[in-house]
Amino acid sequence: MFNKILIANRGEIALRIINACRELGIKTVAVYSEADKNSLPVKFADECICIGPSQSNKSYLHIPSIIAAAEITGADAVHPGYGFLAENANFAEVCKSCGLTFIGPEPEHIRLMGDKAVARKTVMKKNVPVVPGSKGGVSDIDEMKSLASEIGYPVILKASAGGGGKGMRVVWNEDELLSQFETARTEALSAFGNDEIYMEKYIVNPRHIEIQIVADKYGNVVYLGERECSIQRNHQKIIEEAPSVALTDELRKAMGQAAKKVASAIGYLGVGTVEFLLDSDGNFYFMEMNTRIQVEHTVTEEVTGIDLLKLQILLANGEELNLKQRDIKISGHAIECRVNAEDPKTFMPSPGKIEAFHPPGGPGIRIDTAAYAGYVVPPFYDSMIAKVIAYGKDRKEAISRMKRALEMFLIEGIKTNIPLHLAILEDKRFLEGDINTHFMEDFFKRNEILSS
Ligand code: MV4
Repeated sequence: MFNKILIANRGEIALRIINACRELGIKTVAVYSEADKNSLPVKFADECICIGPSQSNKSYLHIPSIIAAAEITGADAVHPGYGFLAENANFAEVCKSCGLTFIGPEPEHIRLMGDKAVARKTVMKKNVPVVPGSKGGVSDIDEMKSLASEIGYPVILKASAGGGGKGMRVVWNEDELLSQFETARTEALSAFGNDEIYMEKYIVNPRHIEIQIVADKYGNVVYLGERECSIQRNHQKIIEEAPSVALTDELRKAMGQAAKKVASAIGYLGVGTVEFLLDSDGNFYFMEMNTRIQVEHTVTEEVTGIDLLKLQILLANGEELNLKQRDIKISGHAIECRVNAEDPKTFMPSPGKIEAFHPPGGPGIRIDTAAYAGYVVPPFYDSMIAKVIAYGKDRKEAISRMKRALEMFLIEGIKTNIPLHLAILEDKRFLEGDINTHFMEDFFKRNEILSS
């Protein structure tokens, strides 16, 4: 087993990794920026090293400093968490060449899934359903016109190097095609330094459903059910839950097997997530694969009883998966609300000093956070300061626990989006489970009407 893991991340996920390492008897090294010197990961890790100034580019994204910290402390593995360098194939490669185990899949698999057009082509070859569209990149306008009329408008143009919603353009008719293509290409080039674009049929009002998979180096792959992630704004998820009310056991199995096929096809290692779009007729389509531990892994942990962080570390160490598909039982219901330091009306970040902080507890409530009373939320990073995870025997109980937990989550000194969460938890369509990727836009329209 690893002796010492360096955590190349900050905030709640750095603490979550420390939890897992402590339970496994592995020592930890926290790296931190100047803005994070008073953070809990720094306090609770066995060792810590400052890797640079506050800006991410000079600290959490600065590969030479992180590698130097690993060498100085004698760490034998690096956990990247999510965000920052978690899906940077080059970083995974550098770790490897320095004799450090990168806790994640092979660099080639990060790279493959990072190119969304290549991922699409790879998955298509394995007979996993993908949205009708181009085989790879598109560039010739006449070819694009004939493909678009073949699959039918609307179509969506996406950046091959993108993902997570950046650089996407919906095209409603042929007249818009050329101008939208030019815009998409320009945006892709400036955002990713790569202007390749591919085309898909645009699915109207889909659900975003993702399947958690785990894989060992001996070719064993198991799926751990789904997460419903449709409630998002500007491609930032707000609430996730497991299981999804939209899936029958039959559909769950079909999507699980499709996700498993993706992982098996490439010899994937560790934890991963296969994202699908589910249309209103119950058809699902592969969209992307995330090669990291995700923010919302918690809801899967709650309904399966599996500690995904510990499992991820064991799998990276080359251990055999101690689970069979038939061992996986989804029981009860879990919901995660992401608590952000932001104005609930304008969504502007609200960094600053937390004057009072009392997280709720009690049956079925889990809080993953690195915040505390007196902590100063820095302005340099993501605004998420806590995840509230409610578990119940069913969705109704999970929702009622979430409500009372959020009502009693005392945070003073900064603004948070807790009022927004409470409003969503009262929303009729949310309560009915009638959600899709446009839920938040519709929610704001409904509430505009109500408040005017
Ligand atoms: C789509 C789509 C509809 N049809 N692709 C947004 C994030 C990126 N991963 C892909 N996204 C979408 N791709 C086709 N062919 C709708 C979205 C989409 C979306 C997907 C998941 C969660 C939220 C979303 C919000 C708007 C659009």
